[in-house]
Amino acid sequence: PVTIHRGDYRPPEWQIPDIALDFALGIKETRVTAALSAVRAADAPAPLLLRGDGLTPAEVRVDGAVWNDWRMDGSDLVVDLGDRTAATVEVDTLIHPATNTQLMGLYASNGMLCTQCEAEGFRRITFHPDRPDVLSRYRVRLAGDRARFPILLSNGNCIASGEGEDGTHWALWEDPWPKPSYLFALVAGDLVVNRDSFTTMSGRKVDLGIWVRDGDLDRTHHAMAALKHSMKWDEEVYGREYDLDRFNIVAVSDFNMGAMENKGLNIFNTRYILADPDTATDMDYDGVEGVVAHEYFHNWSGNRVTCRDWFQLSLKEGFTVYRDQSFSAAMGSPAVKRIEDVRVLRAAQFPEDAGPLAHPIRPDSYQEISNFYTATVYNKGAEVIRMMATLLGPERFRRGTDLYFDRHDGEAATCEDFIRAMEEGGGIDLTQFRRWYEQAGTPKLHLTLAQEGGEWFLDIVQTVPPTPGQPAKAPMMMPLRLAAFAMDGGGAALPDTLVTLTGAAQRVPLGAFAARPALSVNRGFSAPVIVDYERAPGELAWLAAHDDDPFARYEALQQLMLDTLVAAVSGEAGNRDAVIGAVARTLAGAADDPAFVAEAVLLPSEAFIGDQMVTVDPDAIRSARMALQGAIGDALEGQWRAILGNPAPAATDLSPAAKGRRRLRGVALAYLAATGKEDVAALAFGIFSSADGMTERQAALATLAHGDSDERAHALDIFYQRYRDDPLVLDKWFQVQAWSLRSDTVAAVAALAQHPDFTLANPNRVRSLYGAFAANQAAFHQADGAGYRLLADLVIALDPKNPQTAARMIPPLGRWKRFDVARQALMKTELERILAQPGLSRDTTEQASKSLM
Ligand code: DPP
Ligand code: ZN
Repeated sequence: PVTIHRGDYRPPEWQIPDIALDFALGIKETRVTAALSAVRAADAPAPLLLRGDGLTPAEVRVDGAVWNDWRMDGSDLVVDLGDRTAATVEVDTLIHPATNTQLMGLYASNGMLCTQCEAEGFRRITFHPDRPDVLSRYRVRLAGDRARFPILLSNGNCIASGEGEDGTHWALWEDPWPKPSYLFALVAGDLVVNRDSFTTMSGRKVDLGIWVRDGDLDRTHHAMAALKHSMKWDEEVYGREYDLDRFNIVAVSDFNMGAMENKGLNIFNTRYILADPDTATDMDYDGVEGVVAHEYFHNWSGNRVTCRDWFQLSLKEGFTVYRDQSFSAAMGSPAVKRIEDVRVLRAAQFPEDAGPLAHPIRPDSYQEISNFYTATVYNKGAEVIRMMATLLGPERFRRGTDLYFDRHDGEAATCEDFIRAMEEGGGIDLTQFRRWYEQAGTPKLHLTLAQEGGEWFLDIVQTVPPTPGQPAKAPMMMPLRLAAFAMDGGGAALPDTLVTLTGAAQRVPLGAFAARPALSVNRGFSAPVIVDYERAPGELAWLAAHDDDPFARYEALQQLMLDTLVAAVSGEAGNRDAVIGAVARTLAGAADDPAFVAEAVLLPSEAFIGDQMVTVDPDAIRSARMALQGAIGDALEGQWRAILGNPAPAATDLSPAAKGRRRLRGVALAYLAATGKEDVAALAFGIFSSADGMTERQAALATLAHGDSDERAHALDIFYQRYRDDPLVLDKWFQVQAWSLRSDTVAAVAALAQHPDFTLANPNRVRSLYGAFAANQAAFHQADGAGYRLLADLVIALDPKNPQTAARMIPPLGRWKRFDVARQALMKTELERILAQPGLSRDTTEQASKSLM
């Protein structure tokens, strides 16, 4: 495969200011006529390079006349235009949506037609430069059978429509805003709509529509509310107004990503649109709200200002994730949202940054760009924006974003453009900060306390670990929020302080304390780093109870649990009593803030425990974690039972308090189940049966799924029978079984892969079984390698159909260096077996070969 380098960027030789597309739509066959009005941007004559993927040109015309001066270069079309400086180039192609299993380009899903073009799918529809720095105004004519495709949608505004012959009809769409090809979209199908409207800050009325299949309309209200809230929030917080008369969202079942921000016509995975209390959990509700907001926010951070090239992906994704995180925080609890965001970062991004696929948020090279839609580009990218916002403070950050949007509106910009706007708008020098864009790897801060004559100091040593291709690193600039407390209540306290770290070693004065102060550090997770600082259980317990920063309270309790678990894994006693005491004290605040308490008392995941160890021992980690869970369950049995003894809030109550109470009930049930008490299966089954919504029902089912009671089989059967025709809910049925802590989970997953309802054609279904399984550390890493084989079998079967989704399953196998030699060998064998497959995709080849290095 060819490697593409960031440094090789050259501006396009031709611009295409206008495009007219004509589609004769059919599920099996769609005829596309594209008219590109090309204008030469290069000084010297240059041929027009039009990318294609799986296309054959039926005819090429230039300025209306048949043209023969073209050739194929691999799958691309090169049109020789002599010394012309402008030309209208028309190309006819025939494409086949029904057999497009990659779900890139134009494809069929449940009888409807839809598109996915980011990053390089447009070239599967028609020949085109297909690079984000070529922006065009689109005019799109859609024609097709009226009965099959009563609804015809594209970007922008519908300016005309009419009847054709033989039961066909057509619609003409025009998008006034120039856009790159990856933002093109069309949808044709039999859809119903939830209509609403929003009046923008300048008083313009925007028609909103959420399009779904018949029967799903009742499940679109939460998405609609989220859309309206997002539109308002972006006006209030960033001064950004929507810019078309319509905004449409379409929900599709078969979708590789979560959703896509096509201009004026977002296309969503049904998973992030459909929600009602019977079928969606509170977490699903939050997912809908967050993704609707994310895609809407792209209208400015991504669409109005787009990316110059795909190396700049984090320009739009990191910024937009930061924006959706801030929005969700404002809609609910900022502290809980921050905890969730950091948990995701630690679960997905830290391992990526520590492994063979580590890359900077602005990568230097790639073979297949689809492989770079990563937690690093998205979530670490968001942390990098957040750090700039912290360094600048809200007002200067807003000046920076205003400058960025104003200066680059209508342009294809770079990460460097964003940083420069921050520097100029915020009046700050970010020279050193730019290293966050260049260097991969999670920085580590080693902290020690020093004392000189009653004055205390914090010594900070920063290291950034080597990553592939980057053996030596320089220190990063970062904002570190800290505070120090006198635990005895007497003496001074250092209130919340923002320190800007720049050096490899730095000393921070803390003030005078009579005794060693309790240190609250990286408050709010102000920098995405690993803090290495030894604190006694007493200090952690004190902070868990008294720190005035909720995130730091959470961190202190987590650290206390983590220290105890890591000790237990290596056969030491740890400090169970301190953990139990701290959990008990935290639980006492449950009535005031159940959502926070539920997060705080959760044990760290098996994977995160593994991340603390030199060599991960999945079996020892599982036993240690289950033992501690059981001990906490036993010691606080009365509290857990009391939480469950109170009636659950009505499932229709989606207030943060009600969500928090449900979350805490789920946690309480899990702790009780860990005690192994005889009545717990019946208790869980009771909750399962009487639940009036999916949050409680799924939590009870998941708890039952870990055990081997009769109730387990019964509940799984009831759930299956009730929801077998609802794909999103059936995904949960697969998922809870793949998550199970039972020792036979590998075999169970293998059996589920043969279940009649399992299919490789639907990415959600694949992820619900195999994605969940690969996250189940002890099961996936079963010592005989059966888990590795199962995942590799999936990749091999899926790659020919859907390489993008197949390649996403590789990273768990690439973590082999973290395990014992026997497992290492087994994991590498599977990666090699994958690589030996003939005709392997570029996507999977890149991920598997890099994973072996
Ligand atoms: N649709 C994906 C997202 O919004 C890629 N842009 O993140
Ligand atoms: Zn995005």
